[in-house]
Amino acid sequence: MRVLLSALLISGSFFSIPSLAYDYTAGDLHINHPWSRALPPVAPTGATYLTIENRGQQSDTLIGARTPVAGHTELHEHVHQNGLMKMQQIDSVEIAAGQSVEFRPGGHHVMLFDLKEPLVAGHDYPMTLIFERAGEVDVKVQVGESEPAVNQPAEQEHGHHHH
Ligand SMILES: [Cu+2]
Repeated sequence: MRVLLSALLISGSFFSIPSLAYDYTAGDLHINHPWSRALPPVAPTGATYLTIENRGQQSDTLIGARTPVAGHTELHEHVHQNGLMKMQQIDSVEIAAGQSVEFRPGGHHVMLFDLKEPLVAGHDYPMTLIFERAGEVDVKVQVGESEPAVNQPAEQEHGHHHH
């Protein structure tokens, strides 16, 4: 038991997503762990990821989102085009009955434009998800640093001072 517990603790430490993931239920919809990557303060855009599960008998559709931290938002997906991965806007995301849709890096996401405040690790921000049937659902989005570093932020300004 002791061994198992410490194994869990160790494996848990590999993830820097805060351990208290938020989840929400709105009618038949279950919204799990909305999160964003932490970004340097100068970043003009960001993205929100989450999982939406539809436990009902009828499909529902996410048609938009808004948040006070962004000037505007769009629903995006990633597509492969000529060997390149690019993202493009989509009008809506259907969550079929009994299915769940995962918004994740490299896939669907809520794109945040014109960020009003930096996405700082450990903070959270409110977001309203707008569904065709379930209506508006308020969630909180956690900002974490959960992604493997793709590129290092350019923070090497404190270089060597030669006298
Ligand atoms: Cu995008």
